[in-house]
Amino acid sequence: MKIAELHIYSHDLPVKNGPYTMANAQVWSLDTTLVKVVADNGLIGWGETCPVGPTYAEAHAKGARAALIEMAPGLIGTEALPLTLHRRMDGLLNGHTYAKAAVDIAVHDVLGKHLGVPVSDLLGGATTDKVPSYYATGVGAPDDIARLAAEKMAEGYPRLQIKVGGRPVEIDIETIRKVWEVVKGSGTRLAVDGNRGWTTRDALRVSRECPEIPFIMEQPCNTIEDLQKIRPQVTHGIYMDENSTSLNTVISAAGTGLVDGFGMKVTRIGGLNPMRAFRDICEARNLPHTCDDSWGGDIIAAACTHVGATVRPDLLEGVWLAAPYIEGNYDPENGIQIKGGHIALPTGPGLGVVPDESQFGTPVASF
Ligand code: 0XW
Ligand code: MG
Repeated sequence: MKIAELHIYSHDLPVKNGPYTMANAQVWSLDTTLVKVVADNGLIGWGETCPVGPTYAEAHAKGARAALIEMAPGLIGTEALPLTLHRRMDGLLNGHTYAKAAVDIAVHDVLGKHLGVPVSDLLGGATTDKVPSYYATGVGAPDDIARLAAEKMAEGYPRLQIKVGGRPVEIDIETIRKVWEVVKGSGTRLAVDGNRGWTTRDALRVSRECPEIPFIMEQPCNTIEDLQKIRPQVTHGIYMDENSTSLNTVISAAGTGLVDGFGMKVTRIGGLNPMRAFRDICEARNLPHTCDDSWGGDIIAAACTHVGATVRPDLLEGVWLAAPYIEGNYDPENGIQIKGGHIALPTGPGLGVVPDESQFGTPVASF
């Protein structure tokens, strides 16, 4: 089965009760990019990539589309097989993993449909039909975030991620303490995500001043060198998120013991094929991790859920989806939803979601 056609779409996803605020980004509406692959047997596969604005990562929406347009002519006629596809994409364009991820997801979808199996089977097999999610607050006033934390715990989320950074660190410390008052004793796990926003001075101070609060620090500072600097001095676990841009970085970080886990994005690492390798590296080192993306609709949500369902359950820190922050679904019947803090694994071949493509209008480019 070969790729016969490739269509690229742009679609706006407004943020419910926006903006969503992180240390290095504030977003009101996200410009997502969808890829439709049509195989030479007529089967269709969908992919998606949605950077959360242009400052969160080294990625932006127009960059994704430019990279896809650069590669697309060379992808027509390529076998719809993940490894073959990646070698072809790497031969057409260096880097730009977040754009390649959209084609990778579309090829997994069409291959699953062709073989009559869900994408989780292509990734080695699901261990569950329901994966845990986690709720990520924005950066906000300590009392507001504590109130939101209580609400989301009551909804059944097993884990909360509290956003910090981009403001005086004293307010972050107050926020962490107020959230802990709510969470303490509940068993709900806690991550504090700096989104690169703290200096090493701030990260050391937070760890020193909150020794009794068992949170993990997610991407507290900007660079790998910053993480190396704080590593011997903090008592809290450190997870790498934004810095883990390639399998090469993941191997070094896991192999040298720089981190205790990862917040991982399917599109940042290049799609489901590298995500599968990432999952296996983490399992070999007993490192917990999430299976997320930065934003996106049903297609990216389904991709994250399928890979999340294949992770050894005790290592899965949750699958984060943008669903609670956006209105509606692409798939009016089987759209991905979070219920009681958990996500049902889609059934049906491929990704198990079928978007109503009339929502996406005419393609911005077709090949
Ligand atoms: C919470 N997320 C998974 C969604 C936002 O895009 C940021 C991200 C993170 O953990 O950094
Ligand atoms: Mg993060």
